Amino acid sequence: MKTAFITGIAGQDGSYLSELLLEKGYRVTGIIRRNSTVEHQRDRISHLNNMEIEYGDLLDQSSLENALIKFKPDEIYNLGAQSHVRISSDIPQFTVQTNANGVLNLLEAYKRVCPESKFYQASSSEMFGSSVDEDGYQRETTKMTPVSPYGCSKVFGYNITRYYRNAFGLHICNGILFNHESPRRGSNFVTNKVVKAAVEISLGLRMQLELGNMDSFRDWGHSKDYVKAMNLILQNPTPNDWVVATGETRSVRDMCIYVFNKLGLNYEDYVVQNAKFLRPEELPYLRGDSTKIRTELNWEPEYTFETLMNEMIEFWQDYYKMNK
Ligand code: NAP
Ligand code: G4F
Repeated sequence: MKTAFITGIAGQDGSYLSELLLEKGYRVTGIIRRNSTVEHQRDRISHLNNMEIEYGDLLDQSSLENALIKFKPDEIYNLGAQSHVRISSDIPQFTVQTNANGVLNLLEAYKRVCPESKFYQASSSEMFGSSVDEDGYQRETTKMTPVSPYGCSKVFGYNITRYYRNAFGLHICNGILFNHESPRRGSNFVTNKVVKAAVEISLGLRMQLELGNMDSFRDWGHSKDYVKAMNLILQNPTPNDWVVATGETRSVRDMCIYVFNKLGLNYEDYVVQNAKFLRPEELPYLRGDSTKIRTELNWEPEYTFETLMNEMIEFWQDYYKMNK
């Protein structure tokens, strides 16, 4: 039985990855941060049994070493992060400490305690920032010109993991994941914010939805498909870096049109712009070329944009049926 150790285990991806690894027969371990409202902290993983979880923090080196000594993992998945791009400009120092220094802390603990295990770093398409190749895609070779504290912090995480791989011969991989969503997505990210509000409007529970920039484009997939890629990436005998994306791109406006139409509504009657949701610098366009992982590791997403959105719509409809 293999042991996996997951930081960010109670987040969107951590919860789906835990499910996948338990199904595959792994022993699943991880850390969560101390939180003052314990009642909701484990909501995304409370349905899962047999998980071994300790308190820990990417900012607390000793907690990472203690967890690795205790769990002795074969595979480490570093998913913990301050993952909200707009909020990263409100709390840039915390974002960089967690997403950049936190990676270094975990790498040091890993190198000292269990260097024979494999390490997955949750890198992001936000690292590409304003760079797009001439054919309109971003891929493993695309220049990284990040446009947010979050993007800058992830570039550090990407580079420092590559350094530890090259300098010390450690089995470390980066998954460069484009946006991926699900009903478990935080509802302050745009997909879940739009779907939740549109369902509420369709039920007469609210009248309006305030958004920021509706003309940016994103390549949206489903978190369930993307955690499969994380696991596949660590099974490859040679450590490497991989883009994971659907290859399709849509604007926030297109997404609103789809979701509101599905509910029999016209988004223009309900959506207004509020400047507080705009970003100091926007990343206008993402579209990933995932040819490498599709051809070399046979990864293929099962969800389409439509099945992803439909699942999220059904989730919120069921939620309000049960919480009338
Ligand atoms: P998420 O739902 O925000 O989960 C992030 C998790 O990290 C949360 O459980 C959070 O715990 C934890 N965390 C935050 N600060 C921490 C710290 N100092 N020490 C330990 N844990 C900490 O994000 P996600 O969507 O699952 O994403 C997982 C990872 O993939 C992140 O690294 C994200 O940056 C990266 N990524 C995501 C996407 C995407 O589209 N979802 C795309 C590319 C890359 P709290 O609840 O206590 O804050
Ligand atoms: O849903 P978002 O907040 O996701 P964003 O910024 O693309 O970041 C996500 O994907 C990254 C991968 O590329 C991850 F690394 C990162 O951790 C995170 O998971 O915003 C998507 C787009 C942006 O262009 C934003 O300006 O939606 C636009 N938007 C418009 N109105 C809004 C809103 N975003 C949010 N969160 N809230 C709005 O009201």
